[in-house]
Amino acid sequence: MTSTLPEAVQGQLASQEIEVPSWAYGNSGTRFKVFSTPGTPRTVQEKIADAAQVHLHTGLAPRVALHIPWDTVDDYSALRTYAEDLGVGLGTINSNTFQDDAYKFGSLTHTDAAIRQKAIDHHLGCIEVMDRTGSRDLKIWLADGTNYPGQGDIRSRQDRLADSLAAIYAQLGPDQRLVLEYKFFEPAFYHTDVPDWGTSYAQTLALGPKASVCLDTGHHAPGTNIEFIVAQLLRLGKLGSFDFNSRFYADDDLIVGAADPFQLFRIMYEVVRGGGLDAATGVVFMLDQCHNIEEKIPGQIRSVLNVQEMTARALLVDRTALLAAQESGDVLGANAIMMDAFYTDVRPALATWRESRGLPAEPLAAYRDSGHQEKINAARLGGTQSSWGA
Ligand code: AOS
Ligand code: ZN
Ligand code: ZN
Repeated sequence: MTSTLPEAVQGQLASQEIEVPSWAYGNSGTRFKVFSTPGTPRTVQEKIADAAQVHLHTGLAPRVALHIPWDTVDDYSALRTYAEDLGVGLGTINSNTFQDDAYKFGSLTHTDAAIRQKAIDHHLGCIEVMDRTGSRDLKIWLADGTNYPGQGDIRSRQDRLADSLAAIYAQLGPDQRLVLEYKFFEPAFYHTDVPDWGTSYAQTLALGPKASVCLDTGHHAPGTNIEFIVAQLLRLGKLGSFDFNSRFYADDDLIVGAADPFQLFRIMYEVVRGGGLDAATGVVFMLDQCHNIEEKIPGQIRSVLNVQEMTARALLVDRTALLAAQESGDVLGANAIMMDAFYTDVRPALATWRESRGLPAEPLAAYRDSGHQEKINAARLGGTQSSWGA
């Protein structure tokens, strides 16, 4: 346990920002059942208001990522003002080319030029939204892929993907970026058109400096060394953003750090090691989670705190001693330095530090004591609760 955090660690933690996804506040579930939760938002404004609660109690979540069309409104400038009045900004815009019948056999990779154009136009619409919300990043996750060998020509699909992405990239403003997310399976089960970091890297490298890779921690085969990918992408200057979540089996979208806190620590260590905490590196730390059975606002508070705790532990690694141990071939010594930091309970020190910054020592308890949940449970009785997908 450590009772105070070194000054340098405090400095790095003070500038940490985690972006929360609007869809985390809606109801979500599995293909078997979507449970509804009291107080679930009915509008995008209510989702943003919930996200503002997370920031209010943690000081960690100053932006909300939106999803188009789930968060479609008539006036995005007004939505931006609404969010800013609540103390948060609008972050990454997530596109959606996975819910229309037209995209059954692909979107940006489709063999039919008209369907490709429809998907490109959707992204150009997202860029127009970004112009109004002040968002920097357009995040593209594609469901494109095939279920059976021979169903599609894997290679020409890559060529069409490159052409479609180039048409989107050409419309980005000077300060806007594109991040391309990869996922090794689902909903396609045989091949996916952007299955891995290498494909995302190759495609975004061809596009140019405003394009980079989005790493969703749940999108790898079991056993994949994710921190290696983090190190490599940072080394190549192509780690644009994270979608943080955790998983036991597949793309479970559970609370980040819940399934494997040690993995989150190892990832955050490579982030620290690679300069990924510096704003200039441009890495966005976003959550991509669904709260199927737990309350959503506390679920998000727990998530951002988990990231903060593992960041603090990663910052405690004695990198000078580690380097010396590595260079002298001290295998056990080097490993012990990592493990010492990982096993350090930073929670009391973080609580004290939060208080010193005018934040609640225990954000989850503070949220519970605030009575906010009871208030929204009572107020949000009419209308339709939003859900993942609406
Ligand atoms: C899908 O599996 C991905 O993780 C995407 O990031 C997706 O866009 C997000 O979950 C919401 O649409
Ligand atoms: Zn994701
Ligand atoms: Zn996912």
